[in-house]
Amino acid sequence: MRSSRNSVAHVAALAVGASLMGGALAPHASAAGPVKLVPKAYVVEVSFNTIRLDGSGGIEAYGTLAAESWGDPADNVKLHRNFGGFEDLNGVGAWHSAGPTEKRDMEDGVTYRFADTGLCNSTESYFCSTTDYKNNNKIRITVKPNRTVSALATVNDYDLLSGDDRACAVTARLPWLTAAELYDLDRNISAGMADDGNGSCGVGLTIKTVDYIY
Ligand SMILES: [Ca+2]
Ligand SMILES: [Ca+2]
Repeated sequence: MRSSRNSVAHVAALAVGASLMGGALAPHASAAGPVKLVPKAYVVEVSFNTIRLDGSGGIEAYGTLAAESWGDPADNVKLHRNFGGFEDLNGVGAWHSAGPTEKRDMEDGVTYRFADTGLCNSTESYFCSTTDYKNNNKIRITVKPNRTVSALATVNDYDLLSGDDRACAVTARLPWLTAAELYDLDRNISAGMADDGNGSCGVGLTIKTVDYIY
């Protein structure tokens, strides 16, 4: 009995709240018609989807992915996902199962999905400020109109007896984006690096607006 009385009171309170909200919102739906709000900024998601190496001979990989709102240094934001630890050799694991500080074993001609390996979050290249986890291959940044978006991926090959080699370094930077272009931004990009003596690579990305800031 008590719970049913409480739920009636709760429903009544919700109804009052709803009608107050309706009253507060009413002026927007005036005779002049609804106000069309223009976002101040856009939440853009950079998804690092795939990477493939060719001609590397196979590597012990560590790397960094980054997305940047770019255009005005005063409000540039750059966020990273990192994997494979840093210079120390902490062993090598498979792409799907490597521990946080292990290098990733990568072979030529295989398309690897960034969602399938552990990535950590950071505001810096290579250093982690969180633990690493799978399905962490999307970075969201806030982008104002007339700015643009840069996405960068760098993967290195750890070498015990010589300097580490750069296995992949690509940058995808969109042209300057107007508010209208940002509103429904949704692009698939293939960013490639030609063979620089350590092999070539291709990275598949999606850059997409997922929310609006008013
Ligand atoms: Ca190596
Ligand atoms: Ca080397």
